Amino acid sequence: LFTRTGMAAAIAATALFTAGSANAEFQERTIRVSNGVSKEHPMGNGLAAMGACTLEKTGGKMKMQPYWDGALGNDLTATQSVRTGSLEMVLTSTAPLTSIVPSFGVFDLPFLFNDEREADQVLDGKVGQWFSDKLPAVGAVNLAWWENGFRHTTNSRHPIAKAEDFEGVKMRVMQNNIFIDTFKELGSNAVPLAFSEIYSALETGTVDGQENPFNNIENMKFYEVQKYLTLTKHAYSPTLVLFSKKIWDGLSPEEQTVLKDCALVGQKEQRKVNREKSEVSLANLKTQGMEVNEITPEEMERLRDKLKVISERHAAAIGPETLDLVFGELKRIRAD
Ligand code: TK8
Repeated sequence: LFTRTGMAAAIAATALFTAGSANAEFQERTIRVSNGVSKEHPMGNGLAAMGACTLEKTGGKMKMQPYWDGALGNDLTATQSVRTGSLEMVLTSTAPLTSIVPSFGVFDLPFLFNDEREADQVLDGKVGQWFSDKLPAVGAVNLAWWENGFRHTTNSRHPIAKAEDFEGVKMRVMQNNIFIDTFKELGSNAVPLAFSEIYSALETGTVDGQENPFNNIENMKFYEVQKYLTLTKHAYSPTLVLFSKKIWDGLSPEEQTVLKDCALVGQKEQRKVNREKSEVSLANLKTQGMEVNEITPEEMERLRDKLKVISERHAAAIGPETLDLVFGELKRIRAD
C-alpha cells in the first residue's frame, strides 16, 4: 500500500514537473555570433539556416544574430569573449586556438587531408567528438564542425611554381606556430597577423602574400591587392561553432538540444554552399584579374617532402595520442 501511494505521488510529481518545464522550455534569447568574414560568405548561409531552425523549433523565441567582419573581435579575441561568457557564439578556425588547445595543431600540419570527404569523416566521427570533448574544460561547447576549407596561396611578387619560389616572400600567416614554421621552412618571412589586418598589410606592402580558401580571398577582396594565386591546397581549416560554456550551463536541456540540432542543419547548408561557391570564387578571382597557376605534380611532391619535417618538429606539442587518433582514422578512411 505504502509503495503504491508512493508511486502515485511520484507520478503526480513527474506530471507537474513536466507541465512546469514545458512553459520554461524556451526563453526569449538572442544568440550573438562573431565572424571574421563578411556576410556574403557561406558562413552567412549556414547561420541563416541555423537561425531559421532555432526560430522554428522554439516558437520564435531563439534568434541568431550574426556580427560580421570581425566587429566583435578576431577569431582569438572573440573566442576569449565566448570563454568568459560575454559573448554567446563564435565561428572560428581551429588554427588561432592552438594556444588554448594544443592538440588542434594536428589540423595545421601541411597536407593532412587530401579532400573534403576525409575532413568530413574525421571531424563528424569519433575523432571530431574527441576534440570537441576538450572544449568544455576551456569554457566552450563545440556545437558542430563547419568548414573554412582548403587553403591556397596568393602574393604580389610572382607565381609560385616550386618550393623555392617562397624564398624571400613576406607571408602573412595565422597566429599559429605550425603555420609560422611551415612558411619559415620554405624560406618566407612569416608574419603572424589577425585576419582583419590582412588587407591593409597587403595593401601597404607590410607583407607580399597570404594564404586562405578561395571564398575568403574573394570575400575579403584580396584580389584588389594580390596578383598571383597558386593552387597549393596545403592545409584544410576546420571551423568550430563555439558556444559559451558559461551561458550554455544556464540554458534548459531543450534549448541545448535545439542549438545542437540546428548547428547541424547549419552545417549541411554551410558546407554545401562553401563547396559550390568555392569554384565560383576561383572563377571570379580570375575575372578580377588574378593570374592563377597550378604547381606540377613533381614540384608538389618536392613541396610535400620539404615540409615533412614540420610534422616531426611539432609532434610533441600536438601530442602522440592526438596524432595516433587522427592518422589512425585517416588510414582507416583511406583503406575504404
Ligand atoms: C575567419 C578566419 C580566417 C582564417 C585566417 O575569421 O585567419 O586566415 O582563415 O578565415 O577563420
